[in-house]
Amino acid sequence: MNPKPQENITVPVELLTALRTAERVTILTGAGISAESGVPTFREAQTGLWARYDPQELATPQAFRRNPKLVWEWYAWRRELVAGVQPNAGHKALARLEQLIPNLTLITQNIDGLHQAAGSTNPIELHGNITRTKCFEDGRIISSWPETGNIPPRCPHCGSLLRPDVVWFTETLPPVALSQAIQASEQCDLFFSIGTSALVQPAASLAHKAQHNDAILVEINLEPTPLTRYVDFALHGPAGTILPTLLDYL
Ligand code: BV8
Repeated sequence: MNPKPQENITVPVELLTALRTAERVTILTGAGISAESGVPTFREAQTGLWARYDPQELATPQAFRRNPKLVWEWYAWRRELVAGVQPNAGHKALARLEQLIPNLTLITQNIDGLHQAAGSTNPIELHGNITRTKCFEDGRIISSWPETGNIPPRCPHCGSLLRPDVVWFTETLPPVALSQAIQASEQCDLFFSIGTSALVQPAASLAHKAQHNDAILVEINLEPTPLTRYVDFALHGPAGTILPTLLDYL
């Protein structure tokens, strides 16, 4: 017997029918799904030490070239923060949904690895992963390097600076991940946009690609976004509450 659904969340019966009958479901998540794990979203003010920096300024190759130490330390701080948090009920509900719906693709803009930690088997990481490090020159993934006290550390192969394996603004997305995400968006009949402000491209274009191919669009977000006017169902509230409720009803 499923636990009683949360009282104050209503899930439209048409959405449940769509979910039960969907051939292929594609889900895009953003920082909002990790907020309830304690990971600050992009738009809320950076806390403490980083309050005076705009993430869009720091998450760029220009910033790294200008001040590699600052950018490396910003990511080291975020890596520490992510290492200390757990997936929340929203992440876990998506991992459960994957078991109920065989043809489900999860795409994330997040770099925190919390979907994998919650049990999602193969999320498409559009913007990389903060736990991976690569050589700034040739992009080779480097899993260990001699501790020389240098910040950033140097590549053991070529001596260049090391950097996080994430996609910065003005950098192109990993081609395979992007083409898989586009294909999953164009071929689904139900598309969820969860915990994202739908502002950053090209991730924000995926929902429109789905709709262009007659998919039903669902937004689950704390507040309305530029996508809201296009969606068939807008469930505004915390993903950590709405997603388990959706599963309970299912
Ligand atoms: C590229 C990794 C080719 C690094 C990130 C077309 C038009 C205009 C601009 C562009 C364009 N194409 C490209 C651009 C430029 C740029 C861009 O999109 N700029 C934006 C600002 C307009 N895009 C790029 O540069 C991309 N590269 O396209 O290359 C190119 C190059 C140059 C010029 C043209 C083309 C690369 C983008 C990837 C950048 N890397 N992350 C890192 O993390 O440090 S982006 C980063 O920010 C995240 O990954 C994420 O994608 C984005 C933040 O967005 P969200 O995840 O949505 O988070 P946000 O905080 O905004 O919103 C959270 C939402 O959750 C809120 O709505 C909130 O209400 C909600 N919420 C909060 N709590 C909860 C909740 N919801 C539910 N439950 C809760 N509990």
